[in-house]
Amino acid sequence: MSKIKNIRAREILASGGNPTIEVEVELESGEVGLASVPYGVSAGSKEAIVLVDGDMDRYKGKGMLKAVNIVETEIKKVLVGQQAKDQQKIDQIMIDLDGTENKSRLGGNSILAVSLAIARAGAKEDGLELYRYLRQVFGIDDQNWRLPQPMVVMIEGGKHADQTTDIQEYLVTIKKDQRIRDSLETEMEIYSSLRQVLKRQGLSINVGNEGAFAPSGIVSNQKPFEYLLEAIEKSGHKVGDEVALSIDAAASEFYNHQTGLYELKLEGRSMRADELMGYYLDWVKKYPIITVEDLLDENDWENWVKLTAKLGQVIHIGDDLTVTNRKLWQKAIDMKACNGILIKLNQAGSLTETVNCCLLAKQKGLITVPSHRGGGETDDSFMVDLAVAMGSAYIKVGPTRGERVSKYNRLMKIEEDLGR
Ligand code: 2PG
Ligand code: MG
Repeated sequence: MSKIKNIRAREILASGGNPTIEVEVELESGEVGLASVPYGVSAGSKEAIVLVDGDMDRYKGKGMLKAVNIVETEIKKVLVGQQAKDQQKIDQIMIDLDGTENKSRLGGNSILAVSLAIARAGAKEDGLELYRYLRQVFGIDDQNWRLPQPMVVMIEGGKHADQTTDIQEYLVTIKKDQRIRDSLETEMEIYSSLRQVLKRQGLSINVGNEGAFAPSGIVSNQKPFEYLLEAIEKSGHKVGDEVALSIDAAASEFYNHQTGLYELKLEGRSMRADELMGYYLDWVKKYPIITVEDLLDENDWENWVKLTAKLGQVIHIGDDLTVTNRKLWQKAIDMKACNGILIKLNQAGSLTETVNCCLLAKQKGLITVPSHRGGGETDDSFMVDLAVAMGSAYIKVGPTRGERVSKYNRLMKIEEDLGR
């Protein structure tokens, strides 16, 4: 494996209309790895920092020229000459160079973009598909390839859309272990059927940040479950063995720190945590929900523990709670605050730290769910190769828009490569 010869960075556009960063790493062999990184809209407060310019004359302060410059000067200086295959060492060099807990000096965006581009260059040089290369580089000796089933956002609200539900996402999740292209066919049939269901209700069929329907005029946070069940039935599919429902409440977004209450604007109600837990448990009893995410505020650890115990078989996934951070994930496991983790590369800010989080889950027999980001996605599908390498149970991605379908298309390509 050859050494890193050059690193270039540039500002590109992300899906929400603001910039993000793309990096190209060139090895001495001439192989080039390219990667870009996303960012979130309903981001957890403990995520790695996304370093933006703050220059209000460009993109209202959200430019990424500072990050571009950091990659091409400080980071390049310490990495040129390193062996591309030493991914863990390279990531550690960047973490040390940054020197902060949350990558606020160099930016998680700068570090991650370099980290991913190096892995891509290494995979190319080895002539391996990225998912295979990741297993090799991280010493994962597993010959089985379990493909993650699609967990598709069907209706979105919260911060991802305007004047709709307080709950951020209502999803359809494939339970069955079946071919990915069959799962996607089912999901898309349900999505089409949902369009008709919403239309008949007189609701708009506009889509939100993640390419899911974001209808305004919905009267309660419970209604989407009914629309989804109807859409599933009308599409000729059945809840039960094949499909089930999931939600991501992204509850930190409607938690009021001053009053300590959860504010459900759509319904004009404010609730204490115990009331909100009852509200959710009612849904879990009524509807075929198999996973739930971020049902409570990211700092409300005590109630997470209580709620996860009450949820029984329903898996409670941490996102803002755990932010793809191994320490927080270990804490959540020890406290039994949640029993599954959403994985977002840019929350951690480097490939190695993300993989370490996934490996901890694997060790404990808990599920990982690599996920797209809400507002600032790109067509980079690294998260899919990561999910395959890690043996993740699901991937969470929206159903339409180029930056979302690129993930599903990559997954189908991997399935084909595996001869399935
Ligand atoms: C989430 C994500 C993706 P964002 O909360 O799970 O759906 O949203 O990227 O805006 O944090
Ligand atoms: Mg979430």
